[in-house]
This record gives sequence, C-alpha cells and structure tokens, in this order.
Amino acid sequence: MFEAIRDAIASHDPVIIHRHSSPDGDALGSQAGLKALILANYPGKTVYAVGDDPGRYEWISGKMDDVADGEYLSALAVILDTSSPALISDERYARAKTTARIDHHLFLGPIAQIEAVDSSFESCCGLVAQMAAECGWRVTDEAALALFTGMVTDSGRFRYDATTARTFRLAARLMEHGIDLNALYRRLYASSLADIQLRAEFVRKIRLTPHGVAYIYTTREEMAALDAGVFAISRGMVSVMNDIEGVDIWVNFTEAEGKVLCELRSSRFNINPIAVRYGGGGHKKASGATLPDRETALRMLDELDQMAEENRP
Ligand SMILES: [Mn+2]
Repeated sequence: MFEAIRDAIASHDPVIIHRHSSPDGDALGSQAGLKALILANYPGKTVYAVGDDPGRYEWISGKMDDVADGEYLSALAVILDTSSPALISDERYARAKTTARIDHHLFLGPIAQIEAVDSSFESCCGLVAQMAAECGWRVTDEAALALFTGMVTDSGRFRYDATTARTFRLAARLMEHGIDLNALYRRLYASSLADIQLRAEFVRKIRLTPHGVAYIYTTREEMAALDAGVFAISRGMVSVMNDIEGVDIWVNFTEAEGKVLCELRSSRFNINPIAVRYGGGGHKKASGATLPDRETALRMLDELDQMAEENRP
C-alpha cells in the first residue's frame, strides 16, 4: 500500500508533513514519528512538520517548523490523520509539487495525488508503523515512542473496535525500543485536581433522552464562565459519558461563536452517517460535526434518540 508514497519520499526534497488542526496524540505522534523515520532512513533529506500549535501534546512533537512558501515548489506534502481538506492545518499543502495522504478515517473522497487510506487501522500511527515495517525502515527510539503514543490515544488504550492482533503486533515492535509504559500513561492521563473537579461538574450536567441517549449541552454563557478552551470541553468532556450502563449512544454539544461543536460516540452503533449528514465525519463509533445552532443540535439529538429507539434490546 505504501510503495508510491515511499518512492515519492525518496524523490522529493523537502518533505513537509501536515496533519489535522487542533491536533490530538495520533496526529502529532504520526507527524513526529514519520519525520523521525524519514530523517533516519534518508540521510540529508530536509523534513518539516507544520501546523497549528500542538498545545498540551507538545511533548510528543516539539514545536512546529517554520517553512517559507518557496519550499513548497519542489516539496512532497504528506497529509496525516485527516479525511477532509477543511481540517488540514496549513493550507499551503495544496502548493506542493506532489501531495500524499496516510489516513485511517472513513474515506470521504481523495484529497491528495497519492492516497494510503485504510480505516481498519486503529490509528494513523499504526499505519505509519506498518509502513515502516513494509519499507524495511530502521526505527529510532524517538519514532517508536511517538508512534506508540498515538496508537494508545486513538485506540482508547487498546480498547476500541479497530484494536486487533495487528495493532498489538505493531505495538510490540515499538515496545522493543524501551518504552516506559507507566511514565507514558501518567503523562497522557494524569489530570490536575482542577481538571478532575471540572469533569465532576460535567458529570452532573449529563441528561438522558427518552430512549437513553446521554448528552451534555454547554451554552456560550456557561463556556464564558469556564477557564477552558472550546476543544478541551468539546472533545475532553464527551468521555465523562463513557461506560454508563444502558447508554449506547452519547453526544457532547458545546456552543462557540456562531456554531455548536458536536462530538458523537457509541459503544454499539454506527453513528458516522448522522455526523456526515450534518457536515461532519470521523469513525463509525466516534465522529464529530460542527452545527450552525442549537435548533440543529436538538434535531440531531432527536435522530440519535430514534436510532436508540429502533435498536432497543
Ligand atoms: Mn487518528
């Protein structure tokens, strides 16, 4: 699956690696991992990692590189972990001599000249690890830690559906580089007392629809009173509804200026078509969408409630 991208990496200089905006562990892990792999296996090649600020995950990737516009003339731009052009951080990827993409989201259509998309992988990091194996690349300790980190975060600590024997085989090869699991998991999952207390507030906000869809709706007024970014609430708080007995679908609505961010999750059903119908995307059991207003959000909640009703055990 990776021959065309491998050949493009070999024949282009520089290689500029993009990923989605507001990056998570998988976006930054795959970006930092692929950069380290190319530097180790193609000595002398210039490799850049670009995009918006890594935020609390900066320890995975370090700071992003500054790249002058002119660099794109001869460049290969590799886009990671992204299914929609609107989500690619730094739109200059389109100016590159050649574009390529490695992604594990459900395929919505091509966005690069060379595509390696496989939604059976739990993470983009898993795909990059597979690519390294297929290409016979030397894996450095730095690349191994970055890739392992994204595999952990996107698989929900090796729990979600897409976690397979292949996931563990690839993770095992990375583990041989001396990854300190306890240190890594503390770094990823230990929270400040303030954050834990904030989660407790969101636990209290959980409501249920008539057929048992759990949801949280946070208004702009409530957001203004919190000392937290909109993504920290939207993506960060959807997980307080994980693992509620009898709840198979849950959704977090967060108002921002002129829009409502929406994160949908399910333990059993494919909620992706509903997210796509509202202009979003993602995975079968974890998707997101940006809605125009509260009315639309409540309409989506109704559809999710119908889905729960139709699938009542
Ligand atoms: Mn991912």
